[in-house]
This record gives sequence, structure tokens and C-alpha cells, in this order.
Amino acid sequence: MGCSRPECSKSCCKKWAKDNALLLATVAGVVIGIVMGIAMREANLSKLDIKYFAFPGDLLLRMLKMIIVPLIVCSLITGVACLDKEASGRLGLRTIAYYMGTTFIAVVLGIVLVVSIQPGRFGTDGAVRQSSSLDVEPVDAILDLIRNAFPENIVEACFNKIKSVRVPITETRNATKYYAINSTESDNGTASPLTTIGWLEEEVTVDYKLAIESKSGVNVLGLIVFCLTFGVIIGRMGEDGRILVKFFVAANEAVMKMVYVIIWYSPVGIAFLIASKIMDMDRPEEVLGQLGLYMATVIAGLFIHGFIFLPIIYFVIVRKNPIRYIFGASQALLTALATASSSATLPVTIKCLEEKNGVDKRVVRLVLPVGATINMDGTALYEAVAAIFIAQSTGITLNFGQIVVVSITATAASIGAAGVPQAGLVTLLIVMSAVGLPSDGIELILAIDWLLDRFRTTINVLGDSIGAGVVAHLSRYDLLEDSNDKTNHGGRDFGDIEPTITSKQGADNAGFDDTVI
Ligand code: 7O9
Repeated sequence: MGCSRPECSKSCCKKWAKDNALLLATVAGVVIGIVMGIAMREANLSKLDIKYFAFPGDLLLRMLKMIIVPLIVCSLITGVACLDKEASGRLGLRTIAYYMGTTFIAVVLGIVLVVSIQPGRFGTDGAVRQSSSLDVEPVDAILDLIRNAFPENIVEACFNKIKSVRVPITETRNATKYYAINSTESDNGTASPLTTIGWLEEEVTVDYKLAIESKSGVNVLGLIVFCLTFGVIIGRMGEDGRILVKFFVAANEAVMKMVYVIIWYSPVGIAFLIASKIMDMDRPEEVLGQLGLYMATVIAGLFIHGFIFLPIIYFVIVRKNPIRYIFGASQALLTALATASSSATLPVTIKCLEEKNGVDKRVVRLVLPVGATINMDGTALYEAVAAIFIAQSTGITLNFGQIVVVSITATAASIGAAGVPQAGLVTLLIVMSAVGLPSDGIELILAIDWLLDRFRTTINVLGDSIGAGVVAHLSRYDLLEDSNDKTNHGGRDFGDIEPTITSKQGADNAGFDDTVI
């Protein structure tokens, strides 16, 4: 690839080999994980032993999660601070348009597949079990999302988000009279056969209070709102803000260097994460047999969206080879497969896009953290398929209007997922309750949720990555003007801070850029 270029030096070739060695090691990690998992199933380890076995994988997850907060804070702040007003506005609009558009395409694809394949009609032999009830009020979930966007305490936002719960206010009422039967009088029928002997007291819910609880987890929406505002402001403060921008740019570089260290450990962690998950499966033949067609529908949808639709969108807009672009992001895709978390994969995705695909750093830093939070094509597709599958397997036929409602709520739920505590289950329940589906049957699909989660996370990460490439291409002239602006007008001249941005990027931002960062 890069080495065929005449200007490529020996060190560049070395770097290419090194990068691909890491990718090869990661692929080996996945394969070894699968083989080790299948082989170790024979050993019949206890759940506790499997937990111990998973330790090296657990460490990888902890390291990736450790780096997320500093990473998104620094990258969002430097991302907006290094762009001017018009450029960041247009970039933001394009990003949102791409995210909403592709998510909606994913949902429609999922619905078309589930309605035509009808997986709910087969295999489940009506085996819906009663699920534990989990009350979700869509209004509360939406308000929580907005509350989370404005955290009370920015330090707390790094580890807690809030959730409101309805606490019933009850009143005691004498609701029912107690009677005793007066048998002597009842014979002749002249007097009432009943004598009042007391009242049954009843607790009646007359109203609700809203209690705000905090749940552990990064309040990423709050951090995003704070960091974007902070970044815009320090970027416009001119000379006074310069020192802050410099600080965050340097901090960002330092955090990325830490990411490289973690990534070198990732093949080992990935092998253990995958192996322990395979060992942990309960009666896989039974579950896979029962839900086989449903799984096939979800996986087919994810595959078509990720490896046909998104590459076509990339090719049509950017006019470059999407296969090369996806290959450049493959380390991130494998990490997503192993961790089932697009936020934990974020450090790897940023590294891949900046280093291997040469996407403009300013775009990557803005678009990817926001994408990891609100752009979940795979999740949206999955939720639409799951809701309609449950309807089919419980014998409910949805009309066209209800299917439209599913498509809109699944898109909205995937956008809001990161802001809702216990997101996976809650967002699916919101989609189901929007069309009046009973929450029975959700337990059935939870049995294989962990597996489908991995596949949909991979597509989520792929959607974010392709989004960054598309937005960077669409914004190439803005970014170029922006670089000129900085040097010409001097107002926001961070040229010395970000030499790689101003020197290497331009209208013709190469699909594969080997510039060393
Ligand atoms: C999937 F931006 C970041 F990196 F800081 C960030 C941090 C946390 C981004 C998002 C989050 C976050 O909390 N996300 C979140 C996502 C929380 C709960 C549920 C989900 C949905 O996750 C996907 C799914 O279950 O379909 C999937 N596992 O992409 O990570």
C-alpha cells in the first residue's frame, strides 16, 4: 500500500509492517479466542472459574474504559476549538444528517427483512415466558436524556448519570365496608340480611413524586455538551484562550500515546474476552436452534447494511475505494466484536482513522465521540427487528402505521440509548410499548443478546468510521479555508499547535495517508 509510493522512506515501510503486525496479532487473537473457548468448554469450568479465566480480557476492558473520559474531553475540546464558526456549524449539520439518514436506512432494512422472512412464525413454539416487569415511562426516559445533557456537577458527570423514578404517593381510604350476614332476619326477607361491622382500609395511589436517582456510568451526553461549549468558547477567545487550546491539544496527544500502549495489549485481551464468552454460553445448541432464523435475520441485516449499503454510500460520496477504508478500520471492528462496546472501542477507532485512513484529525475528534454516543445503526436495526419478531412470535400482527411507529422509535431509541440508564433493555421496551406490544417474550431474545450485541456493535463502529470519512470529504473545502483563515487572519492561528492538521490535510485528503503523526 503506502510503500509503493516513491516518497516512502524505509521508516515508513517499517511503520506499515508494524501496523499490520498488530492487525495480524488481533486477528490471531480472535481466532485463538474462538478455538480456546470451544476447547475449554470441554473442561466444564464453573462460572467462578470462567470469571478468573477472563481476567486478562477484563483488564483490557478496564484499560479502554479508563481512557475514555480523558479522550473524549480532550478530543471534543480540541476538535471544536481548532475549527472556525462556520466550518464547525456545517460540519455539525452534515454529521447529524449522515447519522440520522444512515440510521433510518438501517431500520428500514431491518423491517423489510423481518417482515419478509417472518422469523417469529417458526421455531419458538410459542415459548414466550413472562418477563420480569420493568416499568419504563417513555416521557421520563426522554426527560432524563435532556436532564443528563445538563449535568448538575461536571465532575460527577464523569462517573454518574441520573435516572428519575416515580414514587407513588398513597392515601389510606376506608374503601370497602365489611358485612356480617344476619341469618335470622334474612329468612323472612323483611330486614337487610347484612350488618355492617367495619371498613376495609385500602392504600390508594393518588399521585406520584419524581425522585432523581444517580446510577453509575459515564454521563456522556453531559460531557459532550460541556466540552463542545467549552471548546467553542476557548477557540473564540483569541490570545487569552490560546494557552488553554494548547493545553488540551497537548493533553490529547498524550492520551493518544496512552491509547497506543493499550492497543498493543489488545490482542491478548481480545483472545480471553472471546474465549470466556464462548465458555460461558448456556446450552448453545438449544438456544441457537430456537432462535436461529431470528439470528440469521439480524445478522443478514447487519451484514447488508455494513458491507453493502454503507460502502456504497462511501463510494458514491467520497469516490474512493470503500474496501480499503474498511480494511484500515479493521482493528477497530475486531475490537468492537470482542468488547461489544463502541465506547470502549473509541480509542482504537480514533487511532485507525487518523493513522491508517488519514482522515482529518479535526473531523475524527468531533465526529467519532459524538458518533459513539448517538450513531448506532446496528442497534437501531436490531431493535426494529427484535420488536417485530416479538410481535410475530406472540401472534400479534402489526399494521402499516404501527410499523412506521417502530421505525421512528427504533431510530430515536438508538440515538438516545447512551443517555438512558440500563439502555439495552429499556430502549427496546420503549419501542415495544410505543406500538402496544406486551413485554413478554423479551426474555427469549435476551438469551442471545450478548452474541448479537457483538455484531451490532461492529456495525455501529463501522457506521461511525464511514461517517467520519464522508463528513471529512464533504467538509474538505471548509477545512481548507479554515486552515487558510488561521494563517491569513491570525485570529485563531493554532498552526504551531497542530502542524499535522494544517500541513497534511487539504481538499484532496487521501484515503490512505502515511504521514507520521
Ligand atoms: C454499542 F463517547 C463515549 F465514548 F464517551 C461514550 C461513552 C459511553 C459513548 C457512549 C457511552 C455509552 O454509555 N453508551 C451506551 C451504549 C450505553 C448504554 C447502551 C449503549 C448501546 O450499546 C450498543 C447496544 O447495546 O446495541 C452497543 N453495545 O454500540 O456499544
